[in-house]
Amino acid sequence: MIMNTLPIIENNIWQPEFECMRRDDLEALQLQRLKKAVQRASALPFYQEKLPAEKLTADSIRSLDDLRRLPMTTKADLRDNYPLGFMGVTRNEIARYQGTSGTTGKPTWVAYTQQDVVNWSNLCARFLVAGGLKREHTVQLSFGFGLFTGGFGLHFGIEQVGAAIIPISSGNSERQLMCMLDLQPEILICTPSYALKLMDTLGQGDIDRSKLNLKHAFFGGEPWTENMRTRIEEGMGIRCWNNYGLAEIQGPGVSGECAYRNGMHFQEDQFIFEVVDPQTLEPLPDGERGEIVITPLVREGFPLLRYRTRDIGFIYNDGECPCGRTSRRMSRILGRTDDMLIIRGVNVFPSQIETALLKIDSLAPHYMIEVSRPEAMDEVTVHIEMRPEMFSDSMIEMQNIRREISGAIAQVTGLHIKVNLVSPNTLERFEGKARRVIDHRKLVD
Ligand code: DLL
Repeated sequence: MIMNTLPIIENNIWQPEFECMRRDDLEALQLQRLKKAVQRASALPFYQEKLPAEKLTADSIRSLDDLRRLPMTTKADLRDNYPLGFMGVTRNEIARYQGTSGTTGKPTWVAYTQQDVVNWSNLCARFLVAGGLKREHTVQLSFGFGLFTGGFGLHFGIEQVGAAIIPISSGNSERQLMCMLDLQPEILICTPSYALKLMDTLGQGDIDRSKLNLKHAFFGGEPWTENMRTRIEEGMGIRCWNNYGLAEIQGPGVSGECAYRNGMHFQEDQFIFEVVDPQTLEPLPDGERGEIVITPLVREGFPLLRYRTRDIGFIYNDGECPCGRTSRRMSRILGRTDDMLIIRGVNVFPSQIETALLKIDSLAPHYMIEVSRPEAMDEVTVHIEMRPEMFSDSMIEMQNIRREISGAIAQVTGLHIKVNLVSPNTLERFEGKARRVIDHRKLVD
């Protein structure tokens, strides 16, 4: 990656005392906090079984390398200890419960002490300020409020900064646009797929874009690509920033982009990040893609050691960011270990397909990937909408576009797949996280 030399916006820092620490001071703080984290975890029955087997105590952690001796924790471990087997304090010390947005079965409950909530708000404030939020701004917060960590997590972060919040939650796009027109927020926060839906509604309705005051957006909660960023920025005339997090670790605020937008800064004073090979679990060098594993260092309500996120990314190895933060930066999420499609033996991530599709100008950013196995062979069909102005009755033109799309996908995945061009506005739109893959094989296996 080529390091940007100019910031895209003013370069502001919320907690420079942590975000810009000298690396050796930061590592000393991490070590001190890691010992405390091990001590907290050792009070939980799950770790009580694992830690003594390796003769691990807070005192035996002497350097950050000792982290690798600690046991990993998986989503299955959380499920096996449902509902609150990982709660690190007594019930009366808990200030908040949130949950993960699992699509099947019960949610994973996560618990926060009052101090966890304060820390979390500051971590959200960090990436919001890094991406341009100021006290004088008004923010339209279009994440669902409820168990999903997006709504309340960001709400408290914005409050820390002192900006005005419109807690409109997700859904009802016409009302969202009316609110943008009447209250003139400069900032929008939601999932990138909800931004697409708002962009559509804006295009179809009679609100004039030039009457809105929207300048920036913070998107997170689901994978999106650089090409998707370009589409939304051009379509809505705004700048978009990426931020990442997951409920098990806290929620939003685990990492986010700064004014230079060259990767998402990890909040390393509060978490230790590793990238490991998902098969062997061996650590990978910076620059190599693998599964992100996170150890929260100060979390009281829900202490976890080496949580396997199942998210795939890598850590940049191009030196420190010119913004002044000393933390390492992570790439976009490139896929999830459980989202990876194995098509005729080839590993494919939906994000690769998105990248190929959105390079083609005549296509709208709405697509669906359908996988089936009608006989012994896997078949993939990509359904994609055309831009209304490009939709044509000419069979030849449509045939050429289909050819262009399958060529672009074959180039990134090596696979030849079917392309179904659909009319504008026919595929499902999403208010929260998008579901872009239907895998019929999983339904029958
Ligand atoms: O989605 C937390 C969040 C809310 C982050 C709002 C950012 C903004 P969960 O519902 O537990 O928590 O889902 C976490 O979503 O493991 C990733 O797979 C995915 N994810 C979150 N942010 C991003 C992102 C919230 N920026 C899961 N890019 C994570 C790609 C993301 N994937």
